Amino acid sequence: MKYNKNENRLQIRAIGGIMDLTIFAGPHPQQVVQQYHDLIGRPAFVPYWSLGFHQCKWGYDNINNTIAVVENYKKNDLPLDTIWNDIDYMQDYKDFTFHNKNFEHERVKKFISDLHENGQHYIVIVDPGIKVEKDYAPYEIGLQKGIYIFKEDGKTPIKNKVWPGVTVFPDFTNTKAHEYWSDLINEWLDEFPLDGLWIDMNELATSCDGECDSDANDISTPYLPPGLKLNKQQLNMNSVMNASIWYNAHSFYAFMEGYATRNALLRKYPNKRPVIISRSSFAGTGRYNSHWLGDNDATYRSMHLSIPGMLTFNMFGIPLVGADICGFNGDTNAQLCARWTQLGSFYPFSRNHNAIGRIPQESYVFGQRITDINRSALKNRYQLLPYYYTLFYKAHVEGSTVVRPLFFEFPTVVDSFVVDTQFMVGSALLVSPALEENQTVVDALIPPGRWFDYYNGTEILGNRRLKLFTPLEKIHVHVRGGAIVPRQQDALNTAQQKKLPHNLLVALDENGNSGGELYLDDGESVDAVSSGRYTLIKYKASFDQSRYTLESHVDRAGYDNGVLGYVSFVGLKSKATKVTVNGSAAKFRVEDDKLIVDCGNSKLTKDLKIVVSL
Ligand code: MIG
Repeated sequence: MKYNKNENRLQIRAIGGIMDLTIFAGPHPQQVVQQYHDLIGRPAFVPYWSLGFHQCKWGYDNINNTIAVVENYKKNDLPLDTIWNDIDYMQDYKDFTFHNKNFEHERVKKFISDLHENGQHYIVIVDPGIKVEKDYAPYEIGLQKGIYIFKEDGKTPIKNKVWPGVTVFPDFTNTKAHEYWSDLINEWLDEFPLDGLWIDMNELATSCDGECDSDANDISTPYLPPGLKLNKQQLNMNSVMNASIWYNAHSFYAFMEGYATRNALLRKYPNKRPVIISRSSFAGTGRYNSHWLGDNDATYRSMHLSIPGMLTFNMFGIPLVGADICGFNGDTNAQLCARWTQLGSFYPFSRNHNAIGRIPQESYVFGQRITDINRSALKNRYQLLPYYYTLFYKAHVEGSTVVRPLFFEFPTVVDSFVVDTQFMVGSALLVSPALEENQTVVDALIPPGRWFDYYNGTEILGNRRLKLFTPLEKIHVHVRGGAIVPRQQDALNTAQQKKLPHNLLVALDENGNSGGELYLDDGESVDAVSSGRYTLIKYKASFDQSRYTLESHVDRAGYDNGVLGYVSFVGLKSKATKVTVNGSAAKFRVEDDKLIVDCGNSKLTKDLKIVVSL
C-alpha cells in the first residue's frame, strides 16, 4: 500500500493470491450492512445481562478486592451486572487455573455462587498461549494430541513468550484442538461456573519476534514499511498449521479460537447464549463472539475515537462492542471519567476497565458529585435496555446495527456524512456527548424532522446545527419524532429489573404518527427465537380529528413476563382533556413537556388502546 502525495491517491498493490470483490447494492446504507451480514453471518444473539454494566480492572489481584468492588457498587446504589477478573486471578498466568493463595479456590466458588444468587455474573480472561511446563496438564495433553502450531518442520511446536513465560499455541484450524480446548474449558467450568470468557492476545501477540531462541529466516513480502518485519511480535509466518501456514491463517486465528470457545461454552451450558469478548476479530466473528476496542488511553481523544470504533464494528456485524470506559492506559480523572461513563452508558457493551498500576476509576471513586452523575447515567442505561435488547434481536434476525452513524438514518443529509462526534441508537435516539475537557457547549447536528429532548420532552426543530448547553451533569440525547421507545424501570442489575414495569416513550412526528416495537424473552435461551418463546409487540400511534390513538399489535405472545406501567407522549399539539385506556377513563398528568398516562401495570401482552383527546 502506497500513498502518493503528489497525486493525492492511495495505491494498493496485490502481491499475489486471489481477490474476491462482492458488491452490496443497498441502496440504503442500512441495507448495505444487512446484505453484508447475510454474507458473513448475522450477529449471535447475546443474553440480556450482557447489556448491563460491567466493571473490570487489570490489578484486581485478589478475591477480597474483587468482592469489595461488587459491594461498593451496591453500597453506592450503582447498577452492576458483571464483575471481571484479568490475568491477576491466574496461578503463574496459566490458563484454567486460579491462584492458590490470592484467589483461594473455595472462596472463588462461594463468590460465584453469591453473585449468581444476586443475579450478577462473573467473566475472566483466557489467553491462547499455553505455558510450557512439565506436569501442567493443559500443556502435556496438547503435546500428546499434537495440536499446537508447529515450526516450519511441521512437527516441533513453535514457542514464543507471553505472560506465563515460554508458551505454545493451540492450532484452532485443527478440529482436534477444538476438542482439547472444549475439554479444558468444560472441566474448569465444572468447578468454577463462569458466565463468559474474555479472549485476549489472540492476534497472536507475543513478546519475541517469530521465536525467542532463534532468528529463523522468515517469509517476507516486497512492500513492507521500512524497518518492519512480518513476524514482529508474532509467530514466524512459515509456522505450520493444519489448514495452512501462519502467513495465510493468522488473520482468522482468533475467529477460529472464538468459534471453538463458543462451542465449548455451549457444550457446558447448552441453552445459554455464550458471552465471549475477543480482542482480535475477522469478518464473521460476530456470529460467535463480541468485541471490545482494545487498549485505549485515558484521554479525551481516545474517548472521541471510541465512537467511530463502535460504529464501525456494528457495521462489521459485531454489535456488542464498546471501549474501556474512563480509559485503559494512563491515569484518568474525575471529569473525564464522568464524561466517559455518560458516553459509555450508551455503548452497546458498557464496561469500565483499566490497566494495572493506574488510579482506581470505578464509578464510585471520585466523590459524591461524580458518583451521582455516574449513577444517573447508568440508571438511564438500564431504563433503555428493552430498547437496546429489541435492537439486538433485530440485528440477530435481520442483520443490522444497534448503534449507527447519522448518515445511516439520514442518507440524503450531506452534512451528516462526516459526523463522528454524535451517533444514533437504533433509529430513535440521537446521542450528542461532550468530548472535550471543560466543554460547556456541544455543537450538534440535528437532522431533519421533529426532535425532543429525551429527558423533559421539549421540542426542538431539526435540520440545523444547535449549540447545546452541557454541564457535567448532562449528556444530550434527543428522541426522534415518529419513534416509540420501549423502556423499563431501572434496578441494580438486570435480574432484579426483570420483574419491574415497562413503559413507553411515544414521540410524535409532524402528523401525529409514530411507531416502534418491543421484543421480550427469558434473556438467555439459545432457542428462544426458534422455539417461539418470545413476545413481539408493535406499537403505532396516529392522529385523527383532535384525538391521538396509540394501539399495540401483539405479533407474538410466546413469553409473558411484563407489565406496562405508563406511557409518555411528547409532541402533542395541545393540552389533553381526556384520556382513556382500553375504553376506561385513565389517570394522566403533565410533567415538563410530557403527557404521562397511567396504564395500571396491565399485562404487556394484552391488547392496548390509548386515546388522548385534545
Ligand atoms: O499485555 O491482560 O488488551 O485489556 O487488561 C497486556 C492484561 C494484556 C491486553 C488487553 C487488556 C488487558 C491486558 N492485556
